[in-house]
Amino acid sequence: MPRAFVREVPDSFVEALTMGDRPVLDVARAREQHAAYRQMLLDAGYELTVIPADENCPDCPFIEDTAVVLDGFAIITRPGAEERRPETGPVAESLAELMPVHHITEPGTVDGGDVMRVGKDVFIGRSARTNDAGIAQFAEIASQYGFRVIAAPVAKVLHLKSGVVPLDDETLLIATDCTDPATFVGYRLIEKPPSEKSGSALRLHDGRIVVTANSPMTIGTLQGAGYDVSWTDTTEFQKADGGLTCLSLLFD
Ligand code: CIR
Repeated sequence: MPRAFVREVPDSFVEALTMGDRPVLDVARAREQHAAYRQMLLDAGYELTVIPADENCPDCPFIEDTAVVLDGFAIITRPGAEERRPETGPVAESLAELMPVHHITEPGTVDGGDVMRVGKDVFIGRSARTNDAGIAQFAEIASQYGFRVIAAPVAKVLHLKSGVVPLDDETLLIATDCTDPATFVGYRLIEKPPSEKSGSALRLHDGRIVVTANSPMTIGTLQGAGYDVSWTDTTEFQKADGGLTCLSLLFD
């Protein structure tokens, strides 16, 4: 059975980090949207593990940034934002009950939102949060398991996966101004409608694609390309620079 880890929304979510001006975040609304996201994963057949919120970690619902699960092992990250580093502890404990875990260590930094796995390729965004030392450590661990690690540039957005996400093992949805399309040689690229910054996409285990409800052009583009698309509302998380993938860790 496919598994999903999510982390609850703390009251302190109003203090979540943002790249721009501080938005007004509505915690009650964020919790409603989080509940709908969780229900969507349950309906899709995931066994759900819900990690309690930590009031000292406003960004803890963005669980994707704390760990990367590949085939039967996990790499616990060292988030680029110092205040987010305590988030990794409970996630590492829960994953360690299921599989071997490796750790990114100082001076390396990696945010899971910068790590995009497609088949046996792992693209890692070189971003404000993920540094070369982190990429090198990640590559050393993942290459032992047969993965190829490729660094990718990131522009305009916080994480690589805000700019490019996999739709299947051959195809990527890409915002061409947020990374360099030439990095993804060999893949079929579908361009994200440029006016729709919010249009990140989450691939479910059954091949369905979930997008944010406020990205109608992306929904149309993906349906036109033959994908089975559904959508969910994550506006409160988007205000804090979160993509759709960031709210869960999905693995088999
Ligand atoms: C942060 O700045 O770290 C959070 N407010 C947003 C993290 C979003 N993570 C993701 O999309 N993977």
